[in-house]
Amino acid sequence: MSAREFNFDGLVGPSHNYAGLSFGNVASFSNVKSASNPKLAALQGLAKMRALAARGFGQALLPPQDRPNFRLLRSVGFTGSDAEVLAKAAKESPVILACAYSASPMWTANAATVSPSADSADGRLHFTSANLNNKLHRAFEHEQSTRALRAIFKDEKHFAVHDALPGTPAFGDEGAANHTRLCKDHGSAGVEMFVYGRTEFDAAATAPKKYPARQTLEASQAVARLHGLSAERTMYIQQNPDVIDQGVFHNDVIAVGNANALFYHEQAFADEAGALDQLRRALAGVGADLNAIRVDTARVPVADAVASYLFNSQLLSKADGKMALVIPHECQEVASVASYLEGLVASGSVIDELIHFDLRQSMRNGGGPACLRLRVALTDAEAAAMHQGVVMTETLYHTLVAWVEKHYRDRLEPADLADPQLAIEVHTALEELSRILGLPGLYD
Ligand code: SUG
Repeated sequence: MSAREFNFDGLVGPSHNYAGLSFGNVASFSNVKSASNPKLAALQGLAKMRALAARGFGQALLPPQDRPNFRLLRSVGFTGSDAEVLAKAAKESPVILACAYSASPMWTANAATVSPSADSADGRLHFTSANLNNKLHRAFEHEQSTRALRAIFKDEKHFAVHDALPGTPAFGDEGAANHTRLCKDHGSAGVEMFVYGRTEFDAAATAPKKYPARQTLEASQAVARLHGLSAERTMYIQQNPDVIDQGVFHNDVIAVGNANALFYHEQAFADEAGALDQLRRALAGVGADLNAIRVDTARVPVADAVASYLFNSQLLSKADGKMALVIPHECQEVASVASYLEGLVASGSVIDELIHFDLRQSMRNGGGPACLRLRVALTDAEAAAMHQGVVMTETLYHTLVAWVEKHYRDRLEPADLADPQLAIEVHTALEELSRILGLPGLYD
């Protein structure tokens, strides 16, 4: 069956700010407490969506989440009216207030893991919302992500949206950021590669020493079970613990795959040769030859990959069978990466085009092009069955730009989170957004 990949980008919410909440994510830590520009962040994200939609790539969006998360604030003992809750949190624990205000749902690669219907036992498209339990500011996202996914993918004949796994360390799950699907084409059965950072129940297994491994093997296995994936076409690969300690907090910061191509850094996996061997064999079973595009440390050191987000790129199939690599501007600014990319597109590789975007507002929190999108391969019938109000069009783009211009601030400093007016502004903006997207009740 034919299928088309849609990228569901996260629409950046009005409370986008730099709070330094992600230990192990170098950019988040480096930009802590600097002023953000939510308006610019949202416009940068929309510009990417518009340009890719205009090129004919399947493009849609996932809405931002209601902020601040009053449920979180009240559950940890801040009481009274909304204004009192905000005032108390700002005084006693600004960092918890920042967690409740985080716009991190913009990184929709972490919203869920997705298995297309061609891969699942029941022939439905499966989602499991990611519990993101490694970080307080992200650990509640799954509630609204599940709700949004169920609103968009409502028809249970085609879609299954599973609740997040139990929010305990054994099941640490970061969604599609640690999951890559390789295949012959998007509509036929593929190989699903889960990349984990640690194993809860194997004391002998290696793990990073400095920074947390957010994804566990146990979580990946649970998601594969929920989605009804076949054992022959499912792989569990360990991420190299040393690169996690160098700031590679998700696998999508060091590798990206599309169709039969895997673009990855030499040091991405704990056992590179073993991983490639497994992949090759599994892919042969679905009639595809692995195209492994390896970037050597000698060409691009891990630190440069992390600084530029070379691998946090989107690898998109074009109509002519070639692929485009969607990269952030930072890739042009890191010399080793710029020169590598120049050589790559000139080399006759399947990657023959670079598409650049300015995503600096998101990048400063460690979110590149690939973090900002959730890939969903949809058959024609599934594409017709999903909610259409989130599909990017020129009209929707212009409507959303006007909405952003009307509601978003162009400067947000940490102290501004204490302003009770901000909560009202965010709520007003999102109420209007639910009408624009045709998703009434999304924020009730
Ligand atoms: O989870 N940053 C996000 C970035 C997520 C990137 N996603 C992927 N690689 N797929 C994170 O670390 C920073 C928030 C702050 O510090 O204010 C943050 O959550």
